Amino acid sequence: MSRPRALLWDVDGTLAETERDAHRVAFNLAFEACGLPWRWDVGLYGQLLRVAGGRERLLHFFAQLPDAPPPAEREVLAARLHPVKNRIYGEIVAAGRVPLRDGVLALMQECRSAGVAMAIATTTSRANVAALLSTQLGPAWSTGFAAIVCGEDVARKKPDPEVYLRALAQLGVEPGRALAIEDSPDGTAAARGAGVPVVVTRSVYFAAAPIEGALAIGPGLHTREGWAPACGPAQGPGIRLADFERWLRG
Ligand code: XBP
Ligand code: MG
Repeated sequence: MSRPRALLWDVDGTLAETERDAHRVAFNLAFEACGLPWRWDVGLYGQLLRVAGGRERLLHFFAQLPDAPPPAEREVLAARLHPVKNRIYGEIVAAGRVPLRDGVLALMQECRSAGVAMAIATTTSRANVAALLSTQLGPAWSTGFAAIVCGEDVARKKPDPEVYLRALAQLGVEPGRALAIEDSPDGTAAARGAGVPVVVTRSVYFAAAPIEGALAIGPGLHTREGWAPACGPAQGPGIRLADFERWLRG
């Protein structure tokens, strides 16, 4: 296969390290603001990340509590907490405290100049994507993406392939002519389930997680070191479209 026609970006963990110091912190501040005793430390949050979606993550946590409230009360509590958490998350990222990961901007710029379409395929809330990307890419951020599919747009979150299938349909691109960039096992499974090849840039929470079915896995887009399969001859300091082409050719 030649150059991919579209690049589909995951958000949390891939575009930026949002989870540990933004989503997790915002959940804890939301608990505090609502007078609730829970605090999620870095380790516990890593376990909770196995559940995609903030509301779903809260429900999963409530269900494990020794004195878990009945299901209807859990739903009410999650519906109350989730918007508070997202408002606080928006404030954290709007303050510029979560930069894009190194190498992301360079690859986005290369896509733009090469005419490779880009899309967002995420299970996070649309407001969270807008808060992060308007801060990091500017107020016209959304014009850079031909499709933006978020948590609200799907009935089933990752690892279900729905978010990728919707993004492909909006792009009008066959799965085999697209390429996803992901950081997690569930995100990789979602893209693979839609038939999209996946390049994994490992994030802090999935630094050592077993990830099945990726075309290539490496530490980040900023470096040509530490990738499997190895990068070919250098075209610059980071990962470029030519690397994707080479990995796709096998
Ligand atoms: C990762 C997630 C998200 C965020 C929280 O999404 O699981 O659920 O942790 O999102 P992705 P919300 O890697 O697909 O971008 O609280 O907005 O649901
Ligand atoms: Mg992710």
